[in-house]
Amino acid sequence: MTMNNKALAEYLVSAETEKREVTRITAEHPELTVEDAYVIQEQLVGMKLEQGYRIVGPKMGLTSRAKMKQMNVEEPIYGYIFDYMVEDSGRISMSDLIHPKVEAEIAFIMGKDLEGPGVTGAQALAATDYVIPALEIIDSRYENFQFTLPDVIADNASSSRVIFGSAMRRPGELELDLVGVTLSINGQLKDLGAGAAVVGHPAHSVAMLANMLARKGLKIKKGDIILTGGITGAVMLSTGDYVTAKWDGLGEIGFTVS
Ligand code: 0L1
Ligand code: MG
Repeated sequence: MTMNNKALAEYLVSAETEKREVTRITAEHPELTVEDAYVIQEQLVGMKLEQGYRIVGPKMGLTSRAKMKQMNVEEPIYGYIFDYMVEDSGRISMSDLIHPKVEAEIAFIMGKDLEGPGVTGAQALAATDYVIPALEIIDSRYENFQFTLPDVIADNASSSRVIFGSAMRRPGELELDLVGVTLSINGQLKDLGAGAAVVGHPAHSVAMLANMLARKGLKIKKGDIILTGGITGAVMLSTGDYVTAKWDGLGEIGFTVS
């Protein structure tokens, strides 16, 4: 069966807009490759830009050893966070989402452009103005959060919402691989981790992102805010949950699910 990349991107955008889960693309197109999937993602990003949304920054996904093993991959994936995804009301609404999960991350605010190939973690740190805490809400558009690698890439790496914390630190002020994080729901600890869970060091994730974007002739831009990947696992959310996360040296974030 021939693939129409634009129609597949529209399929995923309408699933997000209509807040309904859909059958994974590879059920009908088992031949879909990672390269095809990034082309569909580009179409999806283009549609959102045409709708008037603005890119906050690219994000990295599947950066933990556990998620890479689960998906049987050796390289993380990337997607994009848009302005409409940034939630600052201290609340997310279940009626806007499908089956959300939350994960705790460290975000980088870029002070300079960063262009691969060959970018190192040290260069990524040198190009960063600040690091801030972030809770990412991922919400796969696929039934039961089940997908293959090409499916999730096409689906903009499950991007859905993000809540940034107010603490800002210069990257050199913290040992980012040692920054500890706890994630609790309704006062119960659900998961914890350290920055090293993100490909060894969150700055490596930014460097890898720059090098992956370079394959497409793209770069990280000054002003981009980059989600580097989950330090904790992703935890399912339900209506009524109160989520709190604490970062060592980067404060805390709390929000309610209504
Ligand atoms: O941000 C992420 O790590 C999500 C990547 C996609 C995989 C998933 O939805 O769990
Ligand atoms: Mg994430």
